[in-house]
Amino acid sequence: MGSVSLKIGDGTARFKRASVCSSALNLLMLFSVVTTNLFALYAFTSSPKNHHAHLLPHTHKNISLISEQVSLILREIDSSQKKLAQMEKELLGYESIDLSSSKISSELRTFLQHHLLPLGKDSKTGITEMVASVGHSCVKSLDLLSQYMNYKVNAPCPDDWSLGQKLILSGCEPLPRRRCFAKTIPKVGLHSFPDSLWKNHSEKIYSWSGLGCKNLACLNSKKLNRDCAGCFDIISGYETQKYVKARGKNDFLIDHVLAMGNGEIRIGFDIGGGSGTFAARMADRNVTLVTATLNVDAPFNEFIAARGLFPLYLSLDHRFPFHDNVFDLVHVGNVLDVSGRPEKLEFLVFDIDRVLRAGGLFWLDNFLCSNEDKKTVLTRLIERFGYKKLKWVVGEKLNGSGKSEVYLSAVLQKPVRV
Ligand SMILES: *[C@@H]1O[C@H](CO)[C@@H](O)[C@H](O)[C@H]1NC(C)=O
Ligand SMILES: *[C@@H]1O[C@H](CO)[C@@H](O)[C@H](O)[C@H]1NC(C)=O
Ligand SMILES: *[C@@H]1O[C@H](CO)[C@@H](O)[C@H](O)[C@H]1NC(C)=O
Ligand SMILES: CC(=O)N[C@H]1CO[C@H](CO)[C@@H](O)[C@@H]1O
Repeated sequence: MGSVSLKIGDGTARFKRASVCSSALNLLMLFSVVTTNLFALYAFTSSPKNHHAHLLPHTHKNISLISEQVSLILREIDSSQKKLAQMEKELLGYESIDLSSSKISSELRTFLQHHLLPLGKDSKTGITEMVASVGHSCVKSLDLLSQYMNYKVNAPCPDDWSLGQKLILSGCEPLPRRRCFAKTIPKVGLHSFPDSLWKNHSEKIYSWSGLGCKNLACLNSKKLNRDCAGCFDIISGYETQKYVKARGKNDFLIDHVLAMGNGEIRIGFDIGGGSGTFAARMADRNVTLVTATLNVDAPFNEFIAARGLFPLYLSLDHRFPFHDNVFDLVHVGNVLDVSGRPEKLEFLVFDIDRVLRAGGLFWLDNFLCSNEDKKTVLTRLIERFGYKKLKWVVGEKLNGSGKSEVYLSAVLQKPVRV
């Protein structure tokens, strides 16, 4: 038997399932059944004149009373366990979606209905029905979700992609919207590949709805995140030097890192890759990259696609949609900055390890260690994986307000594990 754990604020109250207790109760019940039967046997076989005869029915009665009590207690325990499980579900917000709720739009209900395969069980896969899935955390944002799912089937979707992104960021992934036509934007004047990697396109081909900035000049004037300050200027900005010219010892050059892969780096995955410049540099070297990014404050996905690169619209809470051991290289900037709980970082690093092949490279690029603790946690975590440290540089940089910050850059090689 397992245990039920209940999260209350910071503390965790544990309710161990009373396994010892319930086996004792089982024994007691067994004992009472056996003694009841023994007494009954005795009563039948002994002479009615026996002076114990008066006592026996009483004792018998008392024993059945006890066994009744015992089963009552067992039922109580069972129902409390159910109640605890329910409380836990509610506290964690992992209650499954109640489709009868009035908050659920009919389109969501239709989407989630199971559809039986018309020809019965599929012999290859063994499945008998098609089941749609929606992130379990969607239930925490039911109002947003019903707003998002309130559209006309077969008609243009509302122009509200940022609402969908808000849902994704709160763990509602995958999104259940399917049966409307997303807004199209004419992509005029696309450059052919590989010219597209380093050329400006018209700003009109990007979607600006739901964003604070309405043009590239505005985006370039902002520090959108740690890896993107002016990162949409791929003609004259710092983007044109990134990965080919070092600003400090924490910046590794792409050709040096590729050389560490013995010419066997062919496909890679860039996590949180800004405007796609890492993938573009790799494309210049005939290496195919997938760049994972959301569209937080900027049209990152459309920009990357316009460069002729592969954008993957995915939050980091999602398990990567790749099979084990497929990538020769994984490049990660500051998205690893999953604040708070160390387990959060573990879930991510384990998944990175999973998709990287043995002998493949994990490039940790200018990872900000906001304090010594964080560096220790990360270092210990990496050491647990047994990677070979091909490069390991801890450096300091002055930030905008003149404070010194510690950065870690590393190139690590995944070992063969048996
Ligand atoms: C390319 O676009 C940027 C904005 O991202 C702009 O500042 C720059 O002038 C453009 N360059 C050319 C050559 O059109
Ligand atoms: C990339 O591939 C093309 C076509 O195969 C080839 O001409 C070019 O030299 C390659 N570039 C590099 C940097 O290997
Ligand atoms: C610089 O670092 C300090 C200390 O880590 C921090 O409080 C401050 O917000 C940072 N400033 C900028 C502009 O990032
Ligand atoms: C031994 C014992 O507990 N006997 C009790 C059995 O039940 C009767 C009536 O319910 C009591 O009078 C006895 O004392």
